[in-house]
Amino acid sequence: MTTSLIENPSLHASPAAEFLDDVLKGLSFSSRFIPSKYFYDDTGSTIFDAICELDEYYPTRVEIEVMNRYGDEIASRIGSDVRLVEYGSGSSTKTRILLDRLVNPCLYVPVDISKQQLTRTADALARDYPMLSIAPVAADFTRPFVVPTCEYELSGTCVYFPGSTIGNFAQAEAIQLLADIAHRCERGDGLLIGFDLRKDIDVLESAYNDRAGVTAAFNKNLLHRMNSELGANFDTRQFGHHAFFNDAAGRIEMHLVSQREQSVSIADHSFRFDRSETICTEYSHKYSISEFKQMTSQVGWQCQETWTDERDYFAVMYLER
Ligand code: AVJ
Repeated sequence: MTTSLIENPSLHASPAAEFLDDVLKGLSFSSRFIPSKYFYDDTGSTIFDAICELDEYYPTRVEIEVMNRYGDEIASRIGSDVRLVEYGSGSSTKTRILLDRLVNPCLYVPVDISKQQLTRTADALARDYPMLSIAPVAADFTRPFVVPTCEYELSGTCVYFPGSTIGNFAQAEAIQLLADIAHRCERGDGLLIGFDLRKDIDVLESAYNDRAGVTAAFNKNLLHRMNSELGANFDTRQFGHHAFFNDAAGRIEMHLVSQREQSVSIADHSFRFDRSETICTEYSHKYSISEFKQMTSQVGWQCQETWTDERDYFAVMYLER
C-alpha cells in the first residue's frame, strides 16, 4: 500500500533556479565544480542504470553480491518491525534483497531527488510487496526533510544508504551528512551503508573510463542538461571526459575537459575556458574499513558488523546510533 508521493520543502521552490545558481557559482570558482547531483535528470538516471551493467563498473554488481550472500545476517541484525528509510533510492534493486528478508518491516520510505524515478520505483514495489506500507519522499537528503511515520508501534528505524553514494561527498560533507542522519535517529536506531573500498588504481580508473564510453556520456549529459534547461550554449563536442584517481585525496575525480579555448554563455554570464581547463563534476571517495569506522564513530555511530566480497572490493556496514 503506497501513500502518495510527499514533496519536501527541502526541494528548492524552483529546482531550475537552484540549478542555475549552483552552475553560475560553480563555474565562477578558479577550480570549476558542478555538484554531481545534477547528473540525475531522467536521461542521466537511465545512463547510470546502463553504467551499472558495465563489466568495468564493479560497485553495483559486487554490492548486490554481498547483499545476496549475507542478506539473512544483515536482516537479522536490523531486526523486525522497523521503519526502513532509504537515501537516494534510485531503482531500489538492492532494497528488494532486504525487503525479501526483513521481518514485518512496518514502513518503507524511499527518498530521492528524481520524482519520476521515485514514483516508478514506488509503484513497482507496491505491486511486488502488497503488504508493505510505502511512503515515497521527493527530497534532497542533504537538507532537512520530514520522515513519514507509521500508524503502529515500530521497533526502530534503519537508514539504508547503499551504492557508495556517501563517496560522492567531500570528506567533511560526508561526516556532516552522517552526523545529520545520526541527529535524525534515536539511540539504538541503525544505519546500513554501502561504500566502495580503496583498491588497485587501474581497477578504479577503468570503472570510470569504460571502453564503451557510457560514463563519458553520463558526464557529458550534464552539458546537454545545461543547454536544454538553462539555455547555455556548450558545444558538447569541445569537451572531453576524464576520470582519474587522486591518491592524496583518496578519491576518483570526474572532469569535463575543454578541448580548445572557448567561451560559453549561460543566462547573462559568459565563461571563458582555456584549452585543457576542466570542470570537476564528481568525487567518488574510496575508503578503507578502518577509515570509515573512524569517520562514523566521530559522529555518533558504532560499527556492529561489516560484510565484504571475497576480493574486498566493496563493504556493507551496519552501525547503531
Ligand atoms: C553510485 C553515485 C556512487 O560514484 O561510483 C558511476 C556514480 N559516477 N560512474 C559512483 C558514478 C560514475 C556512482 N555512485
